[in-house]
Amino acid sequence: MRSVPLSVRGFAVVVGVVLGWGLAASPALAGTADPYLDAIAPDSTVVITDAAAMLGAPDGRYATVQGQFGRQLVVDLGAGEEGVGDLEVAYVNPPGTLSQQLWVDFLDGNGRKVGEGYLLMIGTSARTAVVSNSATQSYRYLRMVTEVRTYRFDSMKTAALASSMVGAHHARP
Ligand SMILES: [Ca+2]
Repeated sequence: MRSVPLSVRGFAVVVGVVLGWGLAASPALAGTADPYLDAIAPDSTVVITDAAAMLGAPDGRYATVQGQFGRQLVVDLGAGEEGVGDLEVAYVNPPGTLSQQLWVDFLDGNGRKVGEGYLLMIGTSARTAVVSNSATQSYRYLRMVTEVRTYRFDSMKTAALASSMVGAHHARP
């Protein structure tokens, strides 16, 4: 008999905590902006299976990109969610593939190239690779020209959001 009221009370506490978080988080929601991919860009010309699996934070679900000679994968961080600096890519190579690579072009909101880097994917287990990008300009899109290979991505993440960096500058004296 006693366990019922207790669990009800527990539920109320959980709801209270969740509501409290929601309120506390809402001022920061000016950045619902996240550093992960929002979409596959319309310019993308490769076939992608489970494309949504490479959007958002890493979750162990993978999109499979079927590369083709000269065809490109183009992905979008989102409007107002431009990134700066390196790119982190969570991937797993297809079975039997020890290593593969892609050149990554960093593009601004107008599709203009503002930087480039090299994505090296090694090993047969799930890993994260960092694509170095020393350019200081912000980027919205990432473009990779594929080969006749299969690539599997969990997520891609920019090192820093351009918008949050503006905020950081303001915060400092
Ligand atoms: Ca994923």
